[in-house]
Amino acid sequence: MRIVTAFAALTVVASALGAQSLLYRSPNLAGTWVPEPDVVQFNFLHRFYVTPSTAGSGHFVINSPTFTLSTGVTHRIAIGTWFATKSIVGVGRGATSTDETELFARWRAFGGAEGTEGLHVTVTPAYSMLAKSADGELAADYTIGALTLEGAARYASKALGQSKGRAAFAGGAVARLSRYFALSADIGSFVSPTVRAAWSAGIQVLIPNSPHTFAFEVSNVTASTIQGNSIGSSQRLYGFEFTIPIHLRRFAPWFHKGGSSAVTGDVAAPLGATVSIGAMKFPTDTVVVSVGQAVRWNNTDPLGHTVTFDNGEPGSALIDPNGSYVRRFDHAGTFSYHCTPHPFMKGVVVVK
Ligand SMILES: [Cu+2]
Repeated sequence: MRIVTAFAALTVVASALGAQSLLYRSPNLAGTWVPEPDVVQFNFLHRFYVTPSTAGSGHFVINSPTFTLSTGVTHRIAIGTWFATKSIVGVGRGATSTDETELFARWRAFGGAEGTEGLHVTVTPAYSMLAKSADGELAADYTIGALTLEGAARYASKALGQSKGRAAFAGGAVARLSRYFALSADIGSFVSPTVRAAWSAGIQVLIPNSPHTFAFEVSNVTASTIQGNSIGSSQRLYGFEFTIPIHLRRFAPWFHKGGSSAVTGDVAAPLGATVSIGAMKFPTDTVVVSVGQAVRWNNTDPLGHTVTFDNGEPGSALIDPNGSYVRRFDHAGTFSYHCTPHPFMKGVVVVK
């Protein structure tokens, strides 16, 4: 159990920063991620296949990109859009375009942030402008240590451009081999009647010291929308997905000179130790000071954190990016603390 907990603590860091990580979902499942309100999530999925050469012409590379743009509205609700250029969902109603725009909202109905242990459930109502179809997805995943199991139930009111509603189901799994690498696969299909199943497999990578994740993928899906992920094509496509979380606070210096470097707390107390908060953790997780000395926390992350004591003693308010908090300790003891918005961030002050 302790090993599982330690591994969970490691893997959660990989997914942190309030953005989407590809290490918690397989290529054709939209996962249960919800971006934070100060993050704009941009994902670029590019797949391609090479046509066989024919007499008189050589090979062609057919490109099938899908873009995701999304932002949080609250801690649990996000809005966004998928845009895919090689969608077949309009064919049934005679659409000549293959450009599919799907608008969606997402509500995290159950569970914590992406990458936390246990069950997560999201509800994603959507509208496909190409199929003129009200679509929706109920997604659930369960993360235990290195493994995430995923499932999705989908519905399209005008499935594949026809006037009839149809359900689809999909399932997949992700195995994280380390903090930086994962393998995943999934399968899904419309039902009654079933169609050629949509499948994918991927190798996912967290790019060290960055909020970006990258996936190498193989799949028979050309458009990664709700309906698109529910039907396979006859081609095998290769490609990649790259996730780009844009933290709006990073752009604050454009508008505020110097940013906030406020120091709060017992600023005049003699310092015994300094903790630099970064990459969503308290890197020196145990510091030792003498009675009467203070600890200073400097926040180097682009988002706010707190120092909140587990025993209920007064701690900090939200420490802004570039801000600091100083706390003097007048009694000997061991004081464990965490960050309120990110409870997996933990540290200990030992006062002797
Ligand atoms: Cu935090």
